[in-house]
Amino acid sequence: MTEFVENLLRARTGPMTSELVQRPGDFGLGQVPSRLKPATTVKSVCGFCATGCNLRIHVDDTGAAINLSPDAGYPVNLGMACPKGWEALTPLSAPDRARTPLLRNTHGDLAPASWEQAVRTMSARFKSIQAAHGRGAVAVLSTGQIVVEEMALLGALTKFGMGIAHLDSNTRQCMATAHVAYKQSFGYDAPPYTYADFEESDVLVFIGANPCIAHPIMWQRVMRNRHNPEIIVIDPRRTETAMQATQHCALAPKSDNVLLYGIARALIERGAVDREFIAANTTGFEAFAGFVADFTPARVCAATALDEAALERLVTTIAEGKRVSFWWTMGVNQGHQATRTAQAIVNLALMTGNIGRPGTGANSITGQCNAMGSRIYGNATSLIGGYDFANEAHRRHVARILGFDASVVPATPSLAYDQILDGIDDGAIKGLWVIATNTAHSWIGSRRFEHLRAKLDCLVVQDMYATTETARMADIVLPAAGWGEKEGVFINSERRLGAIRKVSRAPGQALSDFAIFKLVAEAWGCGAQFACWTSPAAAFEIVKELSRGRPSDVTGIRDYDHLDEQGGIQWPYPEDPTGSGAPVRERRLFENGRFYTPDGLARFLFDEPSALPEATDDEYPFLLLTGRGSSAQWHTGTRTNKSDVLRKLAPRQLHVELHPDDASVLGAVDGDRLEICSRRGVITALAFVTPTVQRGQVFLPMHHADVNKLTLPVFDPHSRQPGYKACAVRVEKA
Ligand SMILES: Nc1nc2c(c(=O)[nH]1)N[C@H]1C(S)=C(S)[C@@H](COP(=O)(O)OP(=O)(O)OC[C@H]3O[C@@H](n4cnc5c(=O)[nH]c(N)nc54)[C@H](O)[C@@H]3O)O[C@H]1N2
Ligand SMILES: Nc1nc2c(c(=O)[nH]1)N[C@H]1C(S)=C(S)[C@@H](COP(=O)(O)OP(=O)(O)OC[C@H]3O[C@@H](n4cnc5c(=O)[nH]c(N)nc54)[C@H](O)[C@@H]3O)O[C@H]1N2
Ligand code: SF4
Ligand SMILES: [Mo]
Repeated sequence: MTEFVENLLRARTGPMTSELVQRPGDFGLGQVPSRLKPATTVKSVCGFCATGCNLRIHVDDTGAAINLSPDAGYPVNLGMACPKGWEALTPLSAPDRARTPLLRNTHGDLAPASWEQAVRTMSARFKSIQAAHGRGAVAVLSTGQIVVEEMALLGALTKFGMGIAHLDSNTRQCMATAHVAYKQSFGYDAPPYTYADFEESDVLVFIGANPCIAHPIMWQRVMRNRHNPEIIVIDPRRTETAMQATQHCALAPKSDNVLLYGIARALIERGAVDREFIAANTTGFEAFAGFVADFTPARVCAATALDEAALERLVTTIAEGKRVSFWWTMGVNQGHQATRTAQAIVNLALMTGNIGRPGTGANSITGQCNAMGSRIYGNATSLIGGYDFANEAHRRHVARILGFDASVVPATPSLAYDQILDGIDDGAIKGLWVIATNTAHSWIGSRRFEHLRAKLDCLVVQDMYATTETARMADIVLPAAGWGEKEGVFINSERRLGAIRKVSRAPGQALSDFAIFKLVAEAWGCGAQFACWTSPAAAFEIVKELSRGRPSDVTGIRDYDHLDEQGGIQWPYPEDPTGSGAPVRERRLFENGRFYTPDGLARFLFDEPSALPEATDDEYPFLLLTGRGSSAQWHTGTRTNKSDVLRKLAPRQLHVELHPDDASVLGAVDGDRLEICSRRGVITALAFVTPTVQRGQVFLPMHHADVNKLTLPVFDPHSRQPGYKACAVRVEKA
């Protein structure tokens, strides 16, 4: 063990990617002091959002990063980056980086410890919890923000090596709905599009998505569209994106499914459906057509608060579009009927034949840099590799590739995030390992986490910073290297694999998540079973093997350099994908109309809409919406708050957006301190009076830790994704 730790720590001071790719010819810059001269550049995919922009990182002749610029040749960002991308290196040198493992001592303080002490303690505590309360008594909450190789190692280690039954991740908060919706409708979690579709549509419909703020470089791709497109934004708020649109449908929150069913009905009535495509490539349309017959314009307008003329214009635009693309994000995924709402979008694309052609598609936009990777390789909802836990042949196949006995592969998926938290509350789960997510801030109804913390016998938090709301509550903190300090692969929103590279050394004794997982395996006593996972590159070979023959096959990718050479590679990319070996920069799915279901047909899925779980009333008369506040802020701010530049680009204090009419009833003006109170808690925020929110609604950005003290824990029944975007609150002057 000691030797294992020493080897790892030695290895972490080993060469950076930048040193490995340096060539003598790169040093021709004369007398410039070596610290200042860009000796060479290293390509790396950005580590914030799932757009997956490529950044050229300029390194000095010691191999360390100096600065960066966006890659003009990369087919995603075409030379552009948003503020977070430009500032990606800054959070690495923040003073509050976790530099050594920390253990809570007998005085209740977190004190520095050696790696060996930390992982031995963790292992001993988790084992004794399992011995006393069963294997299900330890759970893991992971992330969509580490590389595929780390996700795969963690998934295999925890479930097959350590016998941990329950592993979920923050992807549940983010993409679970899209995952389940696609799986049920298409037979596989397969976003069909490529970013060129933004440029090739003549009609783009954005539903519950604010790309101007959340995916600015995708929005730049929309701006390159030469077809003078109609841009429809369906969002209760007049967002930055809605302001740029040609049509904005400011519908009542969570009335999307009624609207989408109503559009389907109107399209059928006009005969604006692709009967040939429906007959050849789908199943269930007749039942769907019967179901939507009830969604008359009168019903739709009553539920959505849109007027009939706006509905009519929307329907006409979709009916007349030749290449219509539908894009959705969290306004859809986070809702009490999210999966069926996403599928209502899928249904529209299917019935109008807007799929598999340039500029079309039912397209879920992904959130975190590698949420797509976690959907396939996280080993949470789907068996690692995009397989099914319930399928015995799949379990045997995966076990064989990974060198395990099939009996260690569970036949059911793990509990979902909310069920894991319920398990802690019930006393069934006593140990929790949190990796690269900040539960105490981002979880819905977050105040509950403080109370749950008290019920845990052991909380381990693995993060870049020991200062996050969650890390401060831990018994053991494991210091992790971040983006820029390690290698591996991210999968972006359009299924493109791209490599991240090591251009900076992690501070102190911090280790890559990959190395930490190896260390935990060693301490647990199952290290030998992971002997062939020697490095991220070796793990990538295992990942490739897991993908063989699956819809997301990537066996044709040689290595990380291959990804750099080709500008990233979209799955599927089986060995010899074209027969010609020629690079393919942009590919979409379903061009032949075949889906991944057993019969090759896509499914029409639908359900009766239900009322808001917490409607407004006299006591709580406002509906609270939450979401992204600015392009400079990332989630709980642990990284972006460390940059002076990014902090200047965002409000310093929490603001609540409120309609002028409501403000005048309250007697509030801009900057007044307001109290916002829900049945779960009360917080204060400064008034930001703006007509971009509707009367009776308020908006809070999620980046402040207080916001989730208010939100109502409700979940979509199929995806168990939280419905962060609608609960009842009261607003008063503080
Ligand atoms: N700058 C920045 N960019 C980010 C992130 C970040 O933290 N900061 N996070 C990334 C991640 S992980 C994600 S998941 C994405 C999220 O990206 P988005 O989903 O685009 O962002 P949100 O602001 O969460 O939600 C989008 C919109 O949904 C609307 N909405 C609320 N309720 C409803 C409803 O009932 N119906 C409809 N149609 N719309 C509704 C909100 O008003 C909001 O404008 O952003 C990614 N990009
Ligand atoms: N009210 C409200 N709440 C929301 C949402 C909303 O719209 N409204 N959106 C939800 C959504 S879509 C999401 S995705 C979640 C996001 O919620 P979180 O996942 O909790 O947010 P992050 O701030 O991204 O947390 C990531 C953590 O990982 C750490 N980290 C970064 N890189 C690494 C690494 O390489 N290794 C390790 N070990 N640690 C690393 C960071 O320091 C940070 O602490 O929030 C959800 N919460
Ligand atoms: S759009 Fe997303 S991937 Fe591109 S630079 Fe910004 S945060 Fe990074
Ligand atoms: Mo997300």
